[in-house]
Amino acid sequence: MADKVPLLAQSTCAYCGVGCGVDIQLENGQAKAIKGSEDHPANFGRLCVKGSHLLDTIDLSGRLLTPQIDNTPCDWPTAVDHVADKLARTIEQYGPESVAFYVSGQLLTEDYYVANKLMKGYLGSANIDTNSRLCMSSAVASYTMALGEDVVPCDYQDLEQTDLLIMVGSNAAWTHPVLYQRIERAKQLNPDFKIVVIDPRRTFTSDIADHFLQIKPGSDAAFFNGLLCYLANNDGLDQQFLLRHTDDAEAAITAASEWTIDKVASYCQVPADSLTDIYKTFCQVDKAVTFYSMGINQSSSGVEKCLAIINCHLASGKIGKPGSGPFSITGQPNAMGGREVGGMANQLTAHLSLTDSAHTAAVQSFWQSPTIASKPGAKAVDLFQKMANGEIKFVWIMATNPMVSLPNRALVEQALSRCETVVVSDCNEHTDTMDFATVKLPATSWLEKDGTVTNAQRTISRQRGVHSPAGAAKHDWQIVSDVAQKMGFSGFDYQSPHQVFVEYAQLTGVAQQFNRVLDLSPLASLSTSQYQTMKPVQWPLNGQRPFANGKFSTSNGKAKLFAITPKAPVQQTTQALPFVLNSGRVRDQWHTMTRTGKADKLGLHQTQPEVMMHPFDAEQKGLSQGELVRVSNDLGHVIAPLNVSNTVRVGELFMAIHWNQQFASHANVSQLYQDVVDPISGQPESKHAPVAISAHPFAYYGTIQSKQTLEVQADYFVKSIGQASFQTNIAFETAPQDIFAWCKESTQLTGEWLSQSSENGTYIVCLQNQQLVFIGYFANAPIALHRDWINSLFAQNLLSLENLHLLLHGQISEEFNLGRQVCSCFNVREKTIIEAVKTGCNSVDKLGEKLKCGTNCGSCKAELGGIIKEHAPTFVIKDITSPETA
Ligand SMILES: Nc1nc2c(c(=O)[nH]1)N[C@H]1C(S)=C(S)[C@@H](COP(=O)(O)OP(=O)(O)OC[C@H]3O[C@@H](n4cnc5c(=O)[nH]c(N)nc54)[C@H](O)[C@@H]3O)O[C@H]1N2
Ligand SMILES: Nc1nc2c(c(=O)[nH]1)N[C@H]1C(S)=C(S)[C@@H](COP(=O)(O)OP(=O)(O)OC[C@H]3O[C@@H](n4cnc5c(=O)[nH]c(N)nc54)[C@H](O)[C@@H]3O)O[C@H]1N2
Ligand code: SF4
Ligand SMILES: [Mo]
Repeated sequence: MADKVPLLAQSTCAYCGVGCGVDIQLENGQAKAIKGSEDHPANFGRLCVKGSHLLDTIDLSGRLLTPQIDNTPCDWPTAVDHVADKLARTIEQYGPESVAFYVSGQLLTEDYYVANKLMKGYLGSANIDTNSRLCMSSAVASYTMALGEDVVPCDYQDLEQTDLLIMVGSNAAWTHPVLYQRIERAKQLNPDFKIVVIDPRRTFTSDIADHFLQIKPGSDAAFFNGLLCYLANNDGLDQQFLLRHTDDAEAAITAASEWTIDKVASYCQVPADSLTDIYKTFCQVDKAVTFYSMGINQSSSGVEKCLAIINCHLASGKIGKPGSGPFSITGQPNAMGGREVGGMANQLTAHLSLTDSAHTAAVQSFWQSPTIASKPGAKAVDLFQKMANGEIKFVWIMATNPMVSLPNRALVEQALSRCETVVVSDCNEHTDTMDFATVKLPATSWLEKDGTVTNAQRTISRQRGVHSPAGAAKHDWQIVSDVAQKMGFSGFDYQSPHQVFVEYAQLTGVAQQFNRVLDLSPLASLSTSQYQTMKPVQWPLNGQRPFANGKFSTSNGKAKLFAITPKAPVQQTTQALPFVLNSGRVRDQWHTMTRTGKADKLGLHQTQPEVMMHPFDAEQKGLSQGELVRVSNDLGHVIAPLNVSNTVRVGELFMAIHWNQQFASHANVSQLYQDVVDPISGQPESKHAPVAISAHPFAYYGTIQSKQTLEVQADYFVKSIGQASFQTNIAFETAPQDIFAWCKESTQLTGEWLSQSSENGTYIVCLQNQQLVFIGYFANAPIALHRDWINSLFAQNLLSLENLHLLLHGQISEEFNLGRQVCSCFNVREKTIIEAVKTGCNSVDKLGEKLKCGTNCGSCKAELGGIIKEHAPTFVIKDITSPETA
């Protein structure tokens, strides 16, 4: 420990793969304020809305603070003993394939490395898989097949330096906001920079596109086959590059040759003239990047889609040079680190192969381990199937919430119920998965954790432990090491993440005998203090661009093209299930909401889950905006309010993945996807499920806002958190006989209860010492309270008689009638913005000057642009003259 208490700590954002650096201001060792690190190469000072609100998510509410066995708290030695014993006994009785770890791209590299080492080198199985299987395993498989190694051959600057950017299956405006802002700025500085966005949904990302293709879902491989065909027919091939540096181009080009523009246009349901224009641009420009994400990867033919993209870059020689390449963007903060240490069931550490005996021998001898896995283990979906059928009897889940995120929740539930030992390491006491744990282990959380993460452009940054661990929480690498040592294994007596890191870095040096691009061996000599103060560093450490010399990581040094036949999604619609269900992310929530769900400001952008449907379909089905609908298939159903929107295609629905069962009774969308996976990568087809939709009327509806969070019994609920109160929307299949009595009984609140009924419904209020602690509004139809106004009343110590009167009569005070919050940083609302637009603020900059909106994290800028488009008196697209907009 230093003598002087530092005033500033530098760390990395806990969320997405952009990997922004954050500067944390400290007061007495406690985090007080956060801002983007000016000198971090990912963000140069910027942060998006999630990053800006990180400090709102670190309080101890909901944290798991002690280990528990069968829901009974215990001390660490007891818990470690128990886990070690269960592991050893299960292996003794049923063999090493009967145990499994299911880990996460949200672990730090050090955690990930140790968990892998234990499973693959000591337990002797490769049954360790990760949630990255659901995320980018198709990208990994395709890079390995085509380039010989899982190396993302691009970096963020390429996105700024390219002539043509094709963003496909990515909603980066919401999912990689800081990168999106960098792209937006590059476009403003260089109007010749062309951007294409391909997505079945019109998203905010498409706002910067020169061409937006609202593609038929699942048809992307045809688009890229069409591009390859065009390149071949229009002198777009780099013949020299193909000859010198690739194999099998001919087969790929032949397979693509039938994909004429007309055929692609009709298969993908996009305009032929747009295709001609895009293909021609790709052909003519020097530099092009294809930037792809879950709309490509989460598919039963995701590997082939990725290969179809890589084919085009190899064929045109647009790879291994600035501003060019197939850029798979990673989602999680350390998805890349996981790939480096071989976090998946079919990988070995340091980009080596499980099925190459020279590789496994090198790793085993480095580890001096008793054994080494020599065949791939079970991939995520497989792993849960094996738990469900009894083959896997011990599972250790770390830093992921499979009950919410895996497809086919019923199967996951069956698996976790049947599995004899379910160990879950998590920061939170209650998650949908925790409920199935026989052993709960408290893990440290962001700001407590200490180690490294690798972002989407291969930059390794430090996440620094600023706060001491909450309660008895331990670091994931420590917990795994403790168990390994208890099992009698040497090689796990790490005292710090630094020791783990240098060992791993050394191993990447050993792997150099197999010519890997990944080589961190120069970092193996870092001293403890050098590791403590380590600055972001990108690999290859020699500063060279991967594959710049045209030499790939395959055995003959040549990249490989693949013949691709586009395949339709496996989960097809039927007469009974006529709609395609698409799923993805919203701007201000992260995954299963265990973290972002705590931040009131992040809840304001979208307060409830919703089902998006095209107006044509809504009319056909007689469904209207805001009404509760049921979306169902053989696997289950969800219920959520309908959002009628022409951003989705006719025949398609969209729902966000975030709301878990702590927040909503019926919103877990992943359950509606079958466990259909890509045959090579094992990645689930999580964007394309057939469903039916119908109205789901309840007999009685209520909206409650309360000072404390409440557990009320209702047939449907959605909870959200406000600045001074909690909101719960509920509904009943049968109305309670006496709603006033129901409120008192189910809340157990004592105080002054008041009620006022009219033909529109009943308002019920509870005051304690004249302070508002509860308000409920109940009626026969779905209803809303003005949450922000009521929030403001909860924040007051005394409720005035005037406001009480307004409350009981369902009225609100004038100033609060300002619409949805668009800018979460400065609390700027929609109506205020529309007003400003109408009175002359016709650019995002001008709005920023007047209202400050969009001037902090910038996440709302795309939406501000949308409001301007819709409401500006004269049609102004965007102020592209000002450099300040970034
Ligand atoms: N706010 C926020 N940001 C996040 C996350 C988060 O939870 N919240 N999670 C992070 C993680 S782990 C990940 S993996 C990334 C994901 O980042 P993205 O992949 O950008 O996010 P998604 O919303 O899952 O899906 C992207 C788009 O794919 C489209 N799509 C669906 N089917 C198809 C198709 O057949 N073809 C094409 N071309 N597009 C299709 C969807 O309509 C959607 O708009 O986001 C990261 N960033
Ligand atoms: N239908 C559908 N399904 C999807 C997707 C989709 O687009 N559509 N997207 C998929 C994708 S890309 C992803 S990445 C997954 C994400 O899905 P998950 O990984 O299941 O989601 P998270 O909410 O991030 O879960 C992380 C858990 O780890 C805990 N945690 C956080 N930090 C730590 C830590 O340091 N240590 C420990 N031990 N625990 C920690 C959190 O409290 C939380 O419970 O969902 C996938 N599922
Ligand atoms: S873009 Fe946002 S969520 Fe992603 S790392 Fe940066 S601040 Fe965090
Ligand atoms: Mo992901």
